[in-house]
Amino acid sequence: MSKTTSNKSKAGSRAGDSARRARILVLHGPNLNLLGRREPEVYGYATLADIHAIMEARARAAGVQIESFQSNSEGELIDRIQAAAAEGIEFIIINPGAYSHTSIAIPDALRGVAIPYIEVHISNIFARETFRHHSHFSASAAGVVCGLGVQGYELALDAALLRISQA
Ligand code: CA2
Repeated sequence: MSKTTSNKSKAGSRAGDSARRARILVLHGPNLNLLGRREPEVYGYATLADIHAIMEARARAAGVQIESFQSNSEGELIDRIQAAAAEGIEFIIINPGAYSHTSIAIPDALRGVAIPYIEVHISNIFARETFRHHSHFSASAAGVVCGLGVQGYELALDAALLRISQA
């Protein structure tokens, strides 16, 4: 699966029902479409679909719509972030993958739309190669979750839901 949406078509079919529009966007960077299928010793056995299902159930219980998007392309991730601003997305959860360590343009886009975001890493990037120790996303993030496996996405979602409820 390269792209995942949650209730997007349902939301689209109910014109004017703004309560049904996604309010949280989950972004997955390059190669994360391989989750669960390669390198399980590093990234575990859960697939992106599994992660989305867990997050969607949790968000639905809180009455919040969530949408997930994965791309291997820096430009597509930037386009999705820019579209999120026009859609009224209130919070972004992002695992930028290897772009964490290389991209200036994606964190620029996040700062540009001024949507708060939490950065998630499945693995403990500080226990890996030195080039993974720095992320260009962290300084502007509302928070960073790292090294807790796919549970990190759930923790990030809980924090996002709390912040949305307090806004
Ligand atoms: O730990 C993470 O979540 C990372 O963001 C994952 C990136 C890596 O470049 C970062 O340093 C840390 C790699 C994502 C690649 O995902 C794969 C999943 C399964 C098999 C191969 C790659």
